[in-house]
Amino acid sequence: MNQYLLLTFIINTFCFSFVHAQNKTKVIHSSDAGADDYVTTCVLALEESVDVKAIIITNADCIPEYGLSAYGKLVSFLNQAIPYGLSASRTWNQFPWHWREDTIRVHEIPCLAPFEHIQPELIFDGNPLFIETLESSQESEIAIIATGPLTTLSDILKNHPHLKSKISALYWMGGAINVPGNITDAPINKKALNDKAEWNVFADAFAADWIFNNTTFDIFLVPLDVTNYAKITPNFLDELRKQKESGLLSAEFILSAYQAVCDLELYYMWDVVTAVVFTHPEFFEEPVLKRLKVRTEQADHGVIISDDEGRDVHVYFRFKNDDVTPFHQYILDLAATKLYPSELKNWSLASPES
Ligand SMILES: [Ca+2]
Repeated sequence: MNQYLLLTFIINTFCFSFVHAQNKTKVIHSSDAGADDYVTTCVLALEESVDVKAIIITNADCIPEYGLSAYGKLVSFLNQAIPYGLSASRTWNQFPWHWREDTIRVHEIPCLAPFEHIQPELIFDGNPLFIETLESSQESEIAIIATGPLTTLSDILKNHPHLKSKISALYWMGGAINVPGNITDAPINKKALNDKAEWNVFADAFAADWIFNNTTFDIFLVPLDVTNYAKITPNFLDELRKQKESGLLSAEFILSAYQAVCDLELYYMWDVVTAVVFTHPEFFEEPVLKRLKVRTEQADHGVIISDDEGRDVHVYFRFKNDDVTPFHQYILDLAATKLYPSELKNWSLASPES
């Protein structure tokens, strides 16, 4: 290749990369570091149309030190320079300790082990990262994918209200509208619980109520009504196993993360559904616009009700034609096209974009 052709190739490659990066939708993943949250981050990072600008962990469905360390390994494994940090915000109701132990098992996943020493220093105060990411963004540029309680987001927007305008929309896994809640699944005295709340709302109904009452960006709610369809089926696990056996590392990670779950019978792909509502809304029936309110009193803490005085929320209730197959296939397709072991020899954490 002569010098002119080489220069043209370099310019074209640069322009393509620049335009491609410009066209990506920018997101912040507000995670709480459960096994499903890690698969969600993996899906968002592997999806070509998405640019994950930051991952902020709320101390909820996790053991925070392990959660943070596992995220360091996962970001290195994905070979993407996504900054991440642990929020200093604290929820109202803690998730059961027994469930939070899933984080340790995700941390110990064998295919993440080679990346232990690549991870950068652990960031124990993630709120400044959240704030800086919003500050440096354009108006309405960032979508928030929230797969845990809204504690961190509400704390940040209470203290920095001008940052609300940087958010295009909130996609939140939370609530149970026309179906029973799931907090009574927990090994907790039932007197402390109600049968209508979902965990991400119950963990901090005050935060959810504040977001509902003090923001105007679109909220797309992904409640149990739709996630109840997204079981981790034996067939889905078998397909991931086949992909793992053919050497696909991303399939191995997703399979390992779900195998790390302490009680798969109670487990759904809650958070991954939320990410896929964002990336592929065509897999779902159109959301229904409802006026909703969050109950915060003790007896009904975390219950979301319809109320004429409530806030407009776009609610996803069903997969299109009640068919979950395209959703599962999409995850398998992402896992099948990325991260072969042969790429490991060139592994180094990508440089952060300037
Ligand atoms: Ca979660």
